[in-house]
Amino acid sequence: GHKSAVLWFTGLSGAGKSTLSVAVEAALYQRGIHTYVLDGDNVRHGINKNLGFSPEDRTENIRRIGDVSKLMVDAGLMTLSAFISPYRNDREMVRYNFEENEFIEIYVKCSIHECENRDPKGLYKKAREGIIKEFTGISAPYEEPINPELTLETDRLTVEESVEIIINYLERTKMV
Ligand code: GGZ
Repeated sequence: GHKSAVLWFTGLSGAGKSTLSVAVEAALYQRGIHTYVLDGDNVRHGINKNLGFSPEDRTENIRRIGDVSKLMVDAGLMTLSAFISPYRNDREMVRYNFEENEFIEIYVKCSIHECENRDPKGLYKKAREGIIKEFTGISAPYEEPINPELTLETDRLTVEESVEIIINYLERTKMV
């Protein structure tokens, strides 16, 4: 058996949050663990489609995602939430809603330089040109976690190595 929890991936656009969450989901599935991935694709087009990227909207985005994550964890799912979640205080508010070991903050750490080089959707280019305003890392802040459960440097680790670190953490803490 396993305990349910939320794996909360935070980091810059292009750092690898979604990639990692999907890869960890596959590894958990192999062990027969029921999971759900929340990310921009299923949330910002659905329940949060009325929200943009102002500080207030980002805070409300994270508040709602925190609540939905809580419902999913209570339903028994290993929940993987992958959002920039740039504000430390917003993440701490989400953490506060969970039991001690139910909220696992994973800092998906990647230099802005590398994220900008990857630029898979061309968003950094648009942000530099001023076409996208308030872009995280360029014209909007990202507040690094101070004491995350895990930090994964995705410009040094392969996806497989990062997945292994996360699964090892879950085993060590008796979550899986
Ligand atoms: C940051 C933006 C912005 C701005 C659009 N700033 O790499 P992506 O494209 O697929 O992921 C980013 C996503 C960020 O949404 P989140 O819900 O994770 O953000 S937050 O937690 O801050 O509320 C990016 C895209 O949306 N995107 N405009 N201005 N990212």
